[in-house]
Amino acid sequence: MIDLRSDTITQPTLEMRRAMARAEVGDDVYGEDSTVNLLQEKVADLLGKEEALLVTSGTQGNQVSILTHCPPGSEAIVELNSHIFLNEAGAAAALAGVQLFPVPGVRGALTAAGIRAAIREEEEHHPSTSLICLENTHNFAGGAVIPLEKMQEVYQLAREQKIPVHLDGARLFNAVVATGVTDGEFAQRATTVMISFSKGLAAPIGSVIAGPRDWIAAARRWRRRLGGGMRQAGIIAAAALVALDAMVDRLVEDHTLAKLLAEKLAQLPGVELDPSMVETNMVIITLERMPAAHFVEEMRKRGVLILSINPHQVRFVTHKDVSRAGVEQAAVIARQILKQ
Ligand code: TLP
Repeated sequence: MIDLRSDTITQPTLEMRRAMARAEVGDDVYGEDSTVNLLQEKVADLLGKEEALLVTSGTQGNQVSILTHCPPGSEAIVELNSHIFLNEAGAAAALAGVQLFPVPGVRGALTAAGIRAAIREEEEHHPSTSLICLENTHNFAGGAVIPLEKMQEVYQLAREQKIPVHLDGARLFNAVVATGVTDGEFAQRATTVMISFSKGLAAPIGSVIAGPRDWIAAARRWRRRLGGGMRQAGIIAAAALVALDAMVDRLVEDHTLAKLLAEKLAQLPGVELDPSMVETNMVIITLERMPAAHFVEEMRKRGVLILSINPHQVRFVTHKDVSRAGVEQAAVIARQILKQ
């Protein structure tokens, strides 16, 4: 099978498995796991934040962040196609009692004007706006990079309005590699940041949230309430440390393969795609003549796994466990299906 469903399917490397086996560990609920502490310090440093906290997943990181920033009954502004809005199983409502205000962006990027219109006036009838969420890279905008200037524009407005900004940076490293902008530069345009090691960086588990010291202390309590207080979690942190050191630069290879795939798919009949829009490791195509679910099934029968993200669009994701030959083969199979 050529598996292009997600970069989350990547297998941990041998170096990760070795680091996990050797990791020095302790009880992290007591703050005594030196490997977790090292990872948290490294991430805080990288992102230019006071402190950081290991969480089990990107979803837990985003939700702990919402719980920590937002009182129940308040409102968080999110992008219309953001992961927090579409793919976290309604957690903000179910767990935090937070109402999400989805605002459409341009290729995933919220504008200051769009946000300004969504911020509530302080008035008894309204929920109060307690958070603005950004996502970089933006998953359902096809892995689009949110340019630093766009983030700056939003952050400036948010500061004027005294509203914190949370960055879902599940794939922030893809944005870094694609642009040359540093993690710190992106992170400076947000109050708190979540990054993941379990996507293209191939670690088996783990995300980290970073932000101000007192905020992280409150987030620790929310993580505990959600059952995310882990014990000898250095086993997980060890793989994440390898991901940080050894797996970031190679993301460029995933981007090259996505570009190659996009150029091939764009030539196929009934496919709408502008390959110049593919900036990182994702390719989303719109199918004009076939339901997405049918296309996914036909691809699967011929050995290629992809995801349908809505009735008309499918997503291909490149990652370290797919080769150039695999990507070329996937394009050949897509051609066979679409030419029938
Ligand atoms: N995204 C997954 C699916 O849930 C769609 C994927 O295959 O892309 N933020 C963003 C931007 C994400 O893309 C994801 C995972 C998460 C958060 C959640 O991370 P996990 O899966 O670790 O909870």
